[in-house]
Amino acid sequence: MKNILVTGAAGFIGSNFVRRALKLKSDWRIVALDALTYAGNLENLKGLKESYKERYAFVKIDIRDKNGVFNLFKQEDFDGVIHFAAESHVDRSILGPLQFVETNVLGTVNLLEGARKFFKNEECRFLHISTDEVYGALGDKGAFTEETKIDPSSPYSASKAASDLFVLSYFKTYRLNCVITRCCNNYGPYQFPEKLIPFMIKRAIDGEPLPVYGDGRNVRDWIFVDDHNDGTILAFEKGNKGEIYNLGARCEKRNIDLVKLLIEKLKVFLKDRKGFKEPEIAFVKDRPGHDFRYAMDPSKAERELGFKPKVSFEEGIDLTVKWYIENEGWWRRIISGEYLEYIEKQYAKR
Ligand code: NAD
Ligand code: TDX
Repeated sequence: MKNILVTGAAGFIGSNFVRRALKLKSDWRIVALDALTYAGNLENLKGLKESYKERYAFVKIDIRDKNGVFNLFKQEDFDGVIHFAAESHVDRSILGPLQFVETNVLGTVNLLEGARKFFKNEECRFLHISTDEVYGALGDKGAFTEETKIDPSSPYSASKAASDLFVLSYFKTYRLNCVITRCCNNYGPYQFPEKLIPFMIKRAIDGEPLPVYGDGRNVRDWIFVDDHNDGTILAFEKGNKGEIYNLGARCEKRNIDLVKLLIEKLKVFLKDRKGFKEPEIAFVKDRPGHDFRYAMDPSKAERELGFKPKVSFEEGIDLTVKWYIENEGWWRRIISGEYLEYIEKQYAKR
């Protein structure tokens, strides 16, 4: 049995990862770590203890707490770390960057130190989950490769780029067995309703206008969360030490087209719901430093890891919209005081 630490396990991608990995990798035991910030939710991991018993454990630890991290490494004797934990929302990083430095940079270095000091041999692997945003913005043409120079625009992406550089430095300096994946925009169940897709679904269901930043022509490259997580498992198992792998599904969409598609889907799925009205789009003040376009070239992962996304955009979006309609209780429970304060700060004066 391999003992794997998964950080950020109660968040969107992390919780989908833990569920999928426990199902697919019967020789893995997973220690799911999370600090349970506003974005972490134990409901996302419900039922796993009952289903997987000693193959699954949850620990509430903040990765900014070096002693907490070190004690866990001392107790657990990990064979590997898969590091998802981060402050992940660009707009929040613009409102307050420091938390992003503390979790994304310092927190990552605390984990690297834990791995450097307590991994038992050089086979033990540290997989760092990064993002296309570290490359900055593209114009109309081209795609990011692993050779593209990093050029982050937001405090979020700068903190992720800094954490990537620390990971690479641990490979170069200490020969720590590190791999980095950089993925494009994820969507799917359990995504916090501040990110574009679940936020627009929530607003549409609640009869609120849909705030599109700028003219809506910015482009994002989308992947269904399970496809990202399959790429994560491949990179963990087959990636070469010290290497970076771009993950993506070659699925670019302009924001405005995506929002219009969501409206069309909701009109179909909610046609019998009393009081549902066609949502209105509101063009609002642009995000400062808003990257124009992201597009990932995943050729290296396809070639070297056998990475191949399986879920089409059409299929994934239908599944996601239906999930948010069927799991209204899940996102309604999240809409707490903190959420409302954030929405007020972010959108009230736009
Ligand atoms: P998320 O915000 O949904 O989840 C992040 C999780 O990390 C939460 O459960 C939160 O409680 C936890 N966390 C935050 N600070 C912590 C701390 N100090 N200590 C311990 N846990 C802490 O984010 P997500 O969308 O699931 O993203 C996961 C990872 O994937 C991040 O590293 C992000 O940069 C990366 N990523 C995300 C996307 C995307 O589209 N969402 C795309 C590419 C890469
Ligand atoms: O209300 C909105 N209106 C709007 O037009 C929101 C929340 C977003 N947008 C636009 C901004 C972006 O162009 O939609 C696009 C997607 O926005 P987000 O969901 O905030 O994602 P993004 O900024 O692209 O970053 C995401 O992808 C890369 C994740 O949040 C990051 O964690 C990941 O690294």
